[in-house]
Amino acid sequence: ERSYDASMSIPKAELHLHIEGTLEPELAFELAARNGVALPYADTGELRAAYLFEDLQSFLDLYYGLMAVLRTEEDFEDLAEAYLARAAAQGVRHAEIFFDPQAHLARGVGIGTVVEGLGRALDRSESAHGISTGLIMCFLRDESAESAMSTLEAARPYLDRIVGVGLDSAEVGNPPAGFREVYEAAAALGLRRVAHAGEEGPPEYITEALDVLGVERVDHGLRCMEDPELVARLVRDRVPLTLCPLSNVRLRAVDALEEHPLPAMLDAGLLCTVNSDDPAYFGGYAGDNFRAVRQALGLSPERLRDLARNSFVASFLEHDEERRAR
Ligand code: ES4
Ligand code: ZN
Repeated sequence: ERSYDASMSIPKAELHLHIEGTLEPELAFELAARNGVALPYADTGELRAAYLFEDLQSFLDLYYGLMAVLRTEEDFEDLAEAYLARAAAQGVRHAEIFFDPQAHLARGVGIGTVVEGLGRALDRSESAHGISTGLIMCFLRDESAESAMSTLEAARPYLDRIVGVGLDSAEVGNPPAGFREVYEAAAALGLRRVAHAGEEGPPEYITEALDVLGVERVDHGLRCMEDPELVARLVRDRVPLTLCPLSNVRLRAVDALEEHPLPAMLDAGLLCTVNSDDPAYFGGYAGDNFRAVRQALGLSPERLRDLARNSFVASFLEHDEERRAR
């Protein structure tokens, strides 16, 4: 079959992307050498061979471990620059980028180093890559609400660079409600709110993220399909879901890409978007995810176009910016 595939070229926004999850093995070894950090892998091949995950936790263990190579502003600049170049080549025109300040602070790397470093690459992204950007600071849900609150405090000097807050890391057993106060404080500071929910966790976590945290977009949200009333609410309120199909396969949230519920979710009227999550670990960037679902699920060109349009609608761009970006 040799029909034209617009997966790569179609202009798209990426709304679910962890910048630390764009750390490719080659750059990891380069930064390890630059910073005198020893990695427990002989070479990039051995590292890549370790990317066989059982579930979210087995991925997170490797993800947090490899962050040891990220130490200076220059490291974060190089990381973001590499992502933006790859994203541009896959049709990304706008990116709302997650970062995990607590994971770096735990290693003695302050939030200023992270934000200023990423910012160096983001500041030239429109001119260098044609990609507008925003940063979303994520709280680690397997850390305390107090830690999240002090992270929000530490971010105060950098809020002009940060569009919103998110909630990530190990989901099951760490429901959203514990973070009510920090989300209230974030809203009072004018920050937009999203949260991972319904990736491994039950549909109740999605409802809680909406009701207690006031999120305006749900990251993953896959398991909403188990609760028809929740689906009806998400459709009625046009709550966007940032799906990550290749991630779902690698972390075994779905058995196979061919069985991904994306078509059923679109049929239900949900505002779905397709994103890469942690592309260095899960086998592809935004365009790769578009291509993979198109091929595995037989999506029509119209559906591909809908997904691309949804990504701008679901973004935090203002209407005039949105039109320019797509
Ligand atoms: C993540 Cl896929 C996923 N889920 C939750 N937390 C994360 N952090 C980075 N990737
Ligand atoms: Zn994620």
